[in-house]
Amino acid sequence: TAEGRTISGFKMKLYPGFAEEYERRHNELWPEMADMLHEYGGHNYSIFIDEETNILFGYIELDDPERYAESAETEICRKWWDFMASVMETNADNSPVSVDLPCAFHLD
Ligand code: RM4
Repeated sequence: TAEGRTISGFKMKLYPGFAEEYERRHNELWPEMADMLHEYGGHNYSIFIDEETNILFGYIELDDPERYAESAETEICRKWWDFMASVMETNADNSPVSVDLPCAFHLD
C-alpha cells in the first residue's frame, strides 16, 4: 500500500445461519480487541460474508506480518476466539480455521 503496509486476504467459515449474529458481534467488537489489533499493526480490517457459502473473506493491512502474528498469543485474542467459536469453524484451540489467499490485484 501507499503506507508501505503488507496487505493480507484470507478466508474463514461461518456456521450456517449465523451471519446476522456474526455481524452483530463485530459491530460490538470489544474495544480492547480493537486496540490490541491496532497495537499489533493491523489496519483497515474488513470481513465480508458470502451468505451463499458461509465463507468469510477477511482483508487487513499490516505494518509487519511477523508482529501481527504475535497478536494470536494475547489473552484478549484468545478470549475473542473462545467467544466466536460457537458461530464459526475453529481449530482445537478455538482459533478460527483460516486460509490465506493470494492477492491477484491491488490498486492503491
Ligand atoms: C473474527 C475472527 C478473527 C478476528 C476478528 C476480529 O471473527 O475471530 O480471527 O481477527 O474476528
